[in-house]
Amino acid sequence: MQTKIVISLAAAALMGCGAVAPAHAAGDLFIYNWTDYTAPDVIKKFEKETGIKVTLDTYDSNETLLAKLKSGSAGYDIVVVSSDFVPIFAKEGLIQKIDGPKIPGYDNIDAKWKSPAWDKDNEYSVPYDWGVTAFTVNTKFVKDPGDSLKLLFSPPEDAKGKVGMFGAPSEVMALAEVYLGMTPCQTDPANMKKVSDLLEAQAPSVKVYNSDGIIDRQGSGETWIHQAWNGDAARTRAVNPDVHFIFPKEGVVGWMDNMAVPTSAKDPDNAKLFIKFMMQPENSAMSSNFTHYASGIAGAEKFYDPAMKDAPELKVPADLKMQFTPACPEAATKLMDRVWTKLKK
Ligand code: SPD
Repeated sequence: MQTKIVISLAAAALMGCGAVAPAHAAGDLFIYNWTDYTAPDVIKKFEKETGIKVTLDTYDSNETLLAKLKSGSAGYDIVVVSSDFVPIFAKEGLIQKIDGPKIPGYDNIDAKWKSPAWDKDNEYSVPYDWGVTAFTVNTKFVKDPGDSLKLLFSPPEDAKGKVGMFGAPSEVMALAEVYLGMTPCQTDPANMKKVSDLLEAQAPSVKVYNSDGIIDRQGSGETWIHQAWNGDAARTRAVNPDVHFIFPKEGVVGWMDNMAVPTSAKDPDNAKLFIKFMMQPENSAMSSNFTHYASGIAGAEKFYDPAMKDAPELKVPADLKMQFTPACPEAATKLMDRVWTKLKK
């Protein structure tokens, strides 16, 4: 009983006197996050400060998360949704309103990430980490990678069977659209035919379509060229210095991943405590030092490790075209699914 009181006081202090103060802070928090995206020391610190026990499950794509929440049996309190999927989750009623600006610590969010296009008033979500999508090359095997997405989509003959692509249609199509100079979420069947032709021609070179295990595959030399997010690329280079992230001349896909609370959450108050905790610059930096993705919280940079501060993968050239994919309309998703189904046959 005494422990519970101590925890309650700690939680009250942690929450400040904001509108989301929980009646209690003991109990559980079930987090569902991307693979390699939750720092163990951050979880330990949160558990110690709040007395809340965290359980973590992981997924590899927004599509997997969407399917899981739609199945209705998820039972998670925190999920991390990418910018292009937040409006879809909100529209489907899968995430609840959290009124981000009312959560203590909201002011710590970097001004450029407040009120973003995908959730104007941060009604449903607050930023976690952001990054860009392009590809990595192992220069032990590909001596002169150049600076074009052509290497990924039309690889040389000797790289046959040595290319890795993500396992999610939204991510594969978005980068193909950048390469082909198209706007994202194409609804024009003729343009999607071009995307399909490109991916079908690339397919014999592709060893695997899988968004998990990339650090191992590229780090070990199992694949030579791999579609990649820049933070995972930085972590891969730490394992194998021959692996380099390419900022292609055609541009990159940009995204922000956001914390949100499923409608089916058992403990939304504990979820908001976690969000508050993650909006503290020191905690967000601790997370970034693990994930190697840039934090959306102002002041986090002060706490970055040198490996994070100096990572070339995070130095997105100022003049590079960075295309933030919006939430695709259903018509575009249907076309993508058709292209994907054909590709995976
Ligand atoms: N290791 C997982 C990193 C998660 C990156 N999220 C990417 C979202 C892109 N749409």
